[in-house]
Amino acid sequence: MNNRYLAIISLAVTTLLSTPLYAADLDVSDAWVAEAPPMAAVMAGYMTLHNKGKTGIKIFNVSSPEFKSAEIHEMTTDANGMMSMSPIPHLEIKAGKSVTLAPGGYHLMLYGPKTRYKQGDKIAFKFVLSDNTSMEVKAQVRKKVGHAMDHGHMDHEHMQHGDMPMHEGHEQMDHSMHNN
Ligand SMILES: [Cu+2]
Repeated sequence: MNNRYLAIISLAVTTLLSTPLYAADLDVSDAWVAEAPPMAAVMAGYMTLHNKGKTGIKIFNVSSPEFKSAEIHEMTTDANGMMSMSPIPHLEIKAGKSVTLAPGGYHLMLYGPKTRYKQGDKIAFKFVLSDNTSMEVKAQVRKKVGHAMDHGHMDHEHMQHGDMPMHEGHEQMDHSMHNN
């Protein structure tokens, strides 16, 4: 290995070490998971994300040991007032901006809870960010208050990504709202 090659490597290492991790720029607040009825196959998570850095940050992947799988979903309303939701490949938080995940909009769709999580339980999530680092986010299980529109009047026709367990899960969430 010649000296020039070594110099390039040491430069690369220095650059790597001096680059702040995106996780340090991303503030997460008010992270919560809506309590679901017993046997629910799916739950939903919400939070506010603020990017205090100078670079846009994308969240590419969400996972949690408490769930079989997790996706980031977007809920939209069409011209006829029909709501539908679909997974998005990533969620971007632009530099200096905030993005809120809330009932009726962006949310974490959490499939296959390992047990029944109740109000007050803490759930850990791992976000994989666009700089290939990951960060941990802790959310608290809460009861959903009010008659939010989340998962209420959905256009099931548009849920192409849905397999049966998920479909059932959403129907259970609907029922939980009516019982509240
Ligand atoms: Cu969803």
